[in-house]
Amino acid sequence: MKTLTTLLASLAITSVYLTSPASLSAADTAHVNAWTSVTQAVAVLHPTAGNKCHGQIRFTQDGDSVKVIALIEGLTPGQKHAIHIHQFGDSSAADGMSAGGHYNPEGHQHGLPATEQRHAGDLGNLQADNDGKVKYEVTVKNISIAGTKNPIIGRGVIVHAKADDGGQPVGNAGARIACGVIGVANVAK
Ligand SMILES: [Cu+2]
Ligand SMILES: [Zn+2]
Repeated sequence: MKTLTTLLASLAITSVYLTSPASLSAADTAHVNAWTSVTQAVAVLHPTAGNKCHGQIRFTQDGDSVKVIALIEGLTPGQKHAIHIHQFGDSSAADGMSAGGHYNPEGHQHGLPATEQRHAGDLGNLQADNDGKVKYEVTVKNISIAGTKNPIIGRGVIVHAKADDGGQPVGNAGARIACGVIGVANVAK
């Protein structure tokens, strides 16, 4: 009888181990739902040391696309400036280098938005007007706000001193003139 009890106990333990990875607890499900329900994000850009570029970028999930709207000023008048999502939401370094390299979970080569196979963070170029300001809109399909497709929440955004020419490895865009962190937007505001 004792042997049978031991056997049943071990079977019960085995079944727990076999079934638990396939099903989420209620708490896990709530956690997943809390994240995937985030459909709007914002990054406020602050100038790096010695620069004056600043602004904000709003990201809105729309089906399997993300609409990006950037309002930025303090750029070089009439010039193009690269804008990328970088790997880390870490703006601690005065020169913006703490944001790491381009956000690239899929291991692609660098490219401009017209190139389908590119880093997830490759958002192309801002074209500054004669006052050094720009409103830039682009819709991309290679990221999500907080879904399973290259989620951007918590990552960084960098604006560069020069244009992104699409070249390898990172577009020859030069120094980092503004840096921000992508956070959950206050939609009610
Ligand atoms: Cu960059
Ligand atoms: Zn890139």
